[in-house]
Amino acid sequence: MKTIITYGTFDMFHIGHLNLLETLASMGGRVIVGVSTDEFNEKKGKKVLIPYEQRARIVKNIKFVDEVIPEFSWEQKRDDVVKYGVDIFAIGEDWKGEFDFLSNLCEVKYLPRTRDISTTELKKSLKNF
Ligand code: C2G
Repeated sequence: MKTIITYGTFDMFHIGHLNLLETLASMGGRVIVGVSTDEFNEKKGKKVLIPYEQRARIVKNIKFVDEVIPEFSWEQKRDDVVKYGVDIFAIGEDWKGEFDFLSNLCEVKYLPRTRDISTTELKKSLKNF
């Protein structure tokens, strides 16, 4: 059984997130998701609306997901890939090239993003709602 891992904030969970997780599950293996902690999002310079506990619980309850771990640093990916015996690291193509350093440990895939949806856009449209 293959092990696939990805990481993300998954704030205001939307169809773009679901499509990505479904694609990972379609690769036919165990799907592990590293959900960014609130503290790590501060390091990423990313403001989040929904706190980590809620974001992690939502992702954990998505049928395509087998396990959720906290993402607390940029550096943890190499250790995670070894610790969980990861075969594939996959993430949206907005990160293309950023994680190629993992390619000596596992396959690295950059996946197409879902068009016309993002947490940033959702926040904007909520302002005018
Ligand atoms: N995504 C997507 N299509 C969208 C929006 C997001 O495929 N319309 C994907 C992103 O490419 C990412 C995942 O959904 O693979 C989670 O997106 P974010 O929560 O925005 O993740 P991000 O903040 O980019 O964190 O170490 C990696 C980072 O933690 C990634």
